[in-house]
Amino acid sequence: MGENQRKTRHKVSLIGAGQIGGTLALMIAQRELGDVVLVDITDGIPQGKALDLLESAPLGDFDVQLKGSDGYEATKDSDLYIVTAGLPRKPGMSRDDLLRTNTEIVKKVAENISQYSPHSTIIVITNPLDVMTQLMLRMTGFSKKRVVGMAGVLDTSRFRSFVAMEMGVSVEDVTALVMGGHGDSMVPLPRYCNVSGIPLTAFLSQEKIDEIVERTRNAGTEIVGLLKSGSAYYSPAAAAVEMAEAILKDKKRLLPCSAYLEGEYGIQGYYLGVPVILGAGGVERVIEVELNDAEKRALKKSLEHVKSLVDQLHLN
Ligand code: TXD
Repeated sequence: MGENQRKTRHKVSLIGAGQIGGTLALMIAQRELGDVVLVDITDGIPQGKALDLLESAPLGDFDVQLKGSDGYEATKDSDLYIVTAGLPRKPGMSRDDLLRTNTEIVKKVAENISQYSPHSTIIVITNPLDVMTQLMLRMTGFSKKRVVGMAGVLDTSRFRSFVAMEMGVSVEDVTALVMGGHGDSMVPLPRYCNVSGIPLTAFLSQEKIDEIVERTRNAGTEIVGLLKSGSAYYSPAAAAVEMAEAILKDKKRLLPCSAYLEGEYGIQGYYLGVPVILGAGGVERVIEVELNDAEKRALKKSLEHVKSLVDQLHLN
C-alpha cells in the first residue's frame, strides 16, 4: 500500500476475534469504515476469519483490507481499537464474575496498544464493562477522551426495539436513553424516550413501560439463557460500529457511552454510562441532562455497583 493510500484510509484493529470481533469485522468491512486487523490468542481464528471475509468481498460489495494475526505488530498505527478480548458469560454467571480473568487480559491488551498505537482511540466492550474501561484508561495512560466504553448504545437499542415491538411502529421512529453502568443496575429513562417527538407516556401505560424497562435490564441475560454457550454478539457489534463510525467520520453523534466523569452528574473519577458527543476527538463532551430524584437515586445506585468493582481492583 502506498503512502498516499494509507493517509486516506482508516485502520481499525479488533482485539478479540470471537463472536463480537468477527461480527464487527464484517460490519466494518460492509460499511467500508477502514482496513481491519483481527487479533486473537487462539491461533488460526483471526487469520481464518479475516481470510474468509476477504474472500466474501467480491460478493459482499465492499473493498477493504482484512488481516488476521496472533500478535500486535500488524495493528501498528491504528486509528481505532475495539477490544472484546476476554471471556463471555455463561448461564448463571453475572458480568461481574468475569472480573478477575478479564482484568489480566485487558492489562495485556492495554500494554500492546500503548506500544503500537499511542495516538489511537479505544472502544472497550469487554465485561464488566465500566470497570474494564477504567482499567484500560489507567493502564494506557491515554487521555480520557480516547478511551470509551460501549454499553449505552446497546442498552438503548434494546429499549427502542422493545418499544417498537410493543407499539407496532418502526424502530426508526423510537428514540430513547439508557444511562448508568452496564449491568442489572442500568438506568433506562423512559421520560427521555419518544416516538417521532411524542412522549412514550402518550402511548403506553406505566405498567407496560415498567415491563419494557425490566426486559431491557435483563436483555443480556435473556440472550445468554437462549444461547447457553455465550452472550449476545450481533447487537453489541452493531452498537460498537455506530460508535466507531461516529469517531472515524467525526460525526459528533450524541450517544450514551461509558465515559470517565470528573464532576459531571456529581461523579468524580469513575466510568459510567452518560450521553456524550462522539467525534474525531473521541469523547468530545459529556452532556448533562436534568434528572428527577428517582432517576438520580437510580444513577447513584448504579455508580455504587461500579465503584465496588473498581475498588476491588484498587484503581482509584
Ligand atoms: O455491552 C457490552 N459491553 C457487551 C460486552 C455485550 C455483550 C458481550 N460483552 C462482553 O464482550 C463479553 O462479556 C465478553 O467479555 C466480550 C467478548 O464477547 P464475545 O461474545 O465476543 O466472546 P468470545 O466469542 O469468547 O470472544 C472473545 C475472544 C476469544 O476469541 C478469545 O480467544 C479472545 O477473546 N481472547 C483474547 N484475544 C486477544 N488477547 C487476549 N489476551 C485474549 N484472551 C482471550
